[in-house]
This record gives sequence, structure tokens and C-alpha cells, in this order.
Amino acid sequence: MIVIHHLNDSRSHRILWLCEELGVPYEVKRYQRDAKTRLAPPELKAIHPLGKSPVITDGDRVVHESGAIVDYLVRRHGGGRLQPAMATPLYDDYVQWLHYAEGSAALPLLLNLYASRLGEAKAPLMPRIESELANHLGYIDGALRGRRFLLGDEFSAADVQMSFIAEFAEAFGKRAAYSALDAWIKQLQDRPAYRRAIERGGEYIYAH
Ligand SMILES: N[C@@H](CCC(=O)N[C@@H](CS)C(=O)NCC(=O)O)C(=O)O
Repeated sequence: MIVIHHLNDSRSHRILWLCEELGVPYEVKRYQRDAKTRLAPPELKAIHPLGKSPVITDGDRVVHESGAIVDYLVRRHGGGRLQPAMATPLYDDYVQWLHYAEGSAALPLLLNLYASRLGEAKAPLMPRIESELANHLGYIDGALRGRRFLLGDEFSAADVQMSFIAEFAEAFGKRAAYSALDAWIKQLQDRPAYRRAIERGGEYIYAH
């Protein structure tokens, strides 16, 4: 049985959602962020030394890092669903999106979050953060223009992995300027599996 170690209001929502899309049975073990620091509780370190979520266990196997978890679940439990056939160029695009979400797109959003805690000291950082936000959000928006999903007409696990970027952007009011990105995430959030993941995992502040 797959166990998803799920931190409230976090990237692990998308792992619950992926399991719902795949129809893969899973258990949810819930962890609550500290109300003041918003950090994960120390119990998560008993699962993996980084103490981050998402992290899953599948028998003796522990898998951390959401892109790797998405790939693991799709490969091991997906039966060929939600990813393009490996020999196709579309598969290369798929892998690129899986890596890009956390490898590049998340960085300016995280920098923006941390800079927001610096008060006036953030001023010298903001032009670069703002321009990188526009760079990445603009890139994703452009890639979505004229298509329903990141890979075209077919929904894939790349949409699940990339969804957090659009949701995190909205937390700073940055999404409205990117209409294709905004339309894409809204239809993803309407998917029954997305909603079922919230029922299993609990309220999710980014679900709008
Ligand atoms: N790149 C990692 C990020 C993991 C991560 O930082 N998760 C956050 C939740 S969104 C977390 O666990 N934060 C709590 C903490 O750092 O204490 C992934 O995609 O899995």
C-alpha cells in the first residue's frame, strides 16, 4: 500500500490528486504545519531526513521530491496512463515539465515568499525576483496558449506536477495577468479527482 505523508496546504496535495486520477489505492498520513512558523512537524523527519512533504512510502521504498514521486507513481502504478509513450518526442516534453516545475519555476516564487518577510530590506532583490516571475509565468502561459493541457489535448501527470506553480503564483496575486495559465489551472481544479484529493487530504488553501 502506498502511504502519502501529507502536509496540510502543501505540494503533497498534487500527489493525492495523481493517485486519484490513476485510481491507485493509497493511505494518507496527515501532518500539520506549525501555526506560527508554517514549518513541517519533526515527525516527518522520521520518514525521510529532509522532513519535507510530499514523501511517500511504498512497502520498504521511500520516495521524496514531488517530480520523482510523480514519475515513480506513473511508472510503477500507472500502467502506461498519464504519460506519453516513451519513444515519442512528447515524452521528452513531459520529462522537461516534470523537472522544470521544481527545478526552475518554483524558485522565483519561493524567493518572493522569503523576500516578503524582509520588510524594506527586500527592495534590492525585488526587480530581479519580479522579472524572473514574469519570465517563468510568461513562459508557461505562452506554452499553454491554444492548448488545453501542457502536452496538447491529453491531460498528463505533467499537468499535475506543474499545477502547484500556478497555485503558488495566485497566492501572490500574480496569476490574473496570465490568462492561459489561469484558464488551465481552473479547469484542472474542477476535475473530480482534484476535488476527491481535497476530501481525502483536507482543506487546501491553494485550491482556487
Ligand atoms: N522540491 C520539493 C519541495 C518540498 C518542500 O519544500 N515541501 C514543503 C511543502 S510545500 C515543506 O515540506 N515545507 C515544510 C518545511 O520545510 O518544514 C518537492 O517538490 O517535493
